[in-house]
Amino acid sequence: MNSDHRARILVVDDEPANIELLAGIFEDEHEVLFATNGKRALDLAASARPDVILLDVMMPGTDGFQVCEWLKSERATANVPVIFITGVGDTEGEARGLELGAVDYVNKPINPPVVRLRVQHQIELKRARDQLTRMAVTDGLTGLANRRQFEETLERENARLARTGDALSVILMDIDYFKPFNDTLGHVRGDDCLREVSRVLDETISRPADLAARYGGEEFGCILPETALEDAAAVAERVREAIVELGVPHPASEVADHVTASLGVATLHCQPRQSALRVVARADEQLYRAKAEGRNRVCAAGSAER
Ligand code: GH3
Ligand code: MG
Repeated sequence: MNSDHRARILVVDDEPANIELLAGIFEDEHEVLFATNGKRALDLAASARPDVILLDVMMPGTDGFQVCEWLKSERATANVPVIFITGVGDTEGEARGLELGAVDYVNKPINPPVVRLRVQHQIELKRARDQLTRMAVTDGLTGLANRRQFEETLERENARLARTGDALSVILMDIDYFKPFNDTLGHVRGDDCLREVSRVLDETISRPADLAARYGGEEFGCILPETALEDAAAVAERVREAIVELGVPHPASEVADHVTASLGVATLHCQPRQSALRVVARADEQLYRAKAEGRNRVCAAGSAER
């Protein structure tokens, strides 16, 4: 959803008169995009991510039903609400559209106040849905991805990279002596520390496909697709250094006078029909080793596959 209250509406209709009419209804309040054929509609829907699509059933070439089927079959566009524009009395068309996943329909000739309200209703529902979806995958304290998003992303990236047999790496990180930090400075300072560490982690994990998540209380996880073990270990070392540079005072740490973290790294050669979660277990072993060897360090699995 765009910022403020402007939504982005994609109008798909082969008749310029209809496009003009619909633009007139919405353009003061919302951003309106147009497509006059199915192909263009699919391209725009995938690239511009509209909040709602108004789709004419009757178009030469690819009709609205076919366009709707395509939209619903693509991950990027499957959740965009589609409202069909049907001929008046076309009850069969209405039923078919709803079966294909459309959320509503409006009849021609277009009645501006009715179309406006029906579209507004869908925009509000989409906003509420988007907000719930965001909340379900975000950690409330730090704003990072939560464990659910971490695990879903891991399985999805494994499936995607299995096609090329590529590797992905996972970093697990745990703050050192965090219990004594809380015990001496209090939970409010503890929470502030988690937020600062999260920000540093998020800034250091910088490739678009990378994901930084809060995995548990003071444990964080990163997914680095198409990244070999040595490269992931170098990223983990940068994260470790950045946390040292943060310089958050830690009077109760046994390894430094500021907050530090230990990190474990492991790599998965992606394959179909394997659970990607085992790479997390291997990264966890390395994290355990980093703790045992003195903390404030990175340990990486000796060989990529065991
Ligand atoms: P180690 O160096 O071995 O990791 O020691 P540690 O003290 O960090 O490890 P331990 O697992 O014993 O302690 C984790 C602490 O993290 C305990 C818990 O109070 C704290 N913690 C977990 N979640 C939160 C949170 O959301 N906020 C705050 N302030 N503290 C949290
Ligand atoms: Mg800890």
